[in-house]
Amino acid sequence: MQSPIQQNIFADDVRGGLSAAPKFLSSKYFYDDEGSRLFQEIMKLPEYYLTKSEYEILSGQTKEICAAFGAETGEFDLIELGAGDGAKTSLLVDFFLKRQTDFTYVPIDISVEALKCLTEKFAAQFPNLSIQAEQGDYFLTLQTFKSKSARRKIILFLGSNIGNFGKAQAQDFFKSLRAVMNDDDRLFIGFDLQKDPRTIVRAYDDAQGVTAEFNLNLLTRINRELGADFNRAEFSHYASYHPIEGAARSFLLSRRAQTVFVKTLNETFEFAAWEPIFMEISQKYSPEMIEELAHASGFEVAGNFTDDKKFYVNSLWKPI
Ligand code: AVI
Repeated sequence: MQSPIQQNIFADDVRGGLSAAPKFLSSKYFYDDEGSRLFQEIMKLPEYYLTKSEYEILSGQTKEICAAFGAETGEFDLIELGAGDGAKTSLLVDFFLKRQTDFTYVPIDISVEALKCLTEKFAAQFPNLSIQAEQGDYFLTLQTFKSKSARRKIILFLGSNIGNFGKAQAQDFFKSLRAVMNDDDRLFIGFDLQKDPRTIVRAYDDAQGVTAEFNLNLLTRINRELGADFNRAEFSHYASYHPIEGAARSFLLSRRAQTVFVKTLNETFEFAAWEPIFMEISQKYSPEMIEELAHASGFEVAGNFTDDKKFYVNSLWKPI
């Protein structure tokens, strides 16, 4: 459930997106309860290789990764941005606990519900783990850390979440992170790599239609929360990959000319036949793009960990 302020921002964003040419809706709104459930389903799909690749890296190279963090001596905070269900992070947590490393796990998430689930799960799985969950915006929370905690920070940003930012936005994001980091802190990021476009398109257009449902669910959310009358059957999910940009994009296409009314906005929006609504970007990276992005945001790449198929990389960044 969102606060009235969040509801107003949501309404404004929907108005802005549906009034724009071309139309768009922000993928950050995918994650209501049903959207979060559908994303869990997506991560289990055979076509969605991202989660499996990252799991392979973190489970197969735990020792090397933790050694590269330089965290086996001295206390530190293991900070995770957008913590999710913690399945991959638990591999690192388990490794550190078994070596009696002195650290606190700090998941930061905007969703109270996600943090509650994760904290309960980790408390049961790791009774000796020190957890300090922080609800809110990443940067505001990290800002308070700069003054609050003198410990080293190892910041995790996993799951290819950076892919949902455009290139300029990704650079701004990392620059802001750099500003709250000290020289011996580290940033560990999951990037999906460029590969056969057909593999990528399948990941975003699965045979069971779960990704289509994930996109259409945002129309359901707008109907419920903003009193709109989207007829979901009149929209069709379409996923594409642009190999020059390295960007996968998802759209909802209006199957026919139609008008949609949004009660909260007291506005109607016209759709032409096959007009797209741009829903989500999932940027794929080349190793060169990762190097460039690191330097442009004030970091150098201290290590890269890839899976056997070279589908995915977890990149460790050091401030410069
Ligand atoms: C959360 N994010 C990294 C996912 C991705 O791959 O872009 C969201 C997603 N969209 C469709 N499938 C998964």
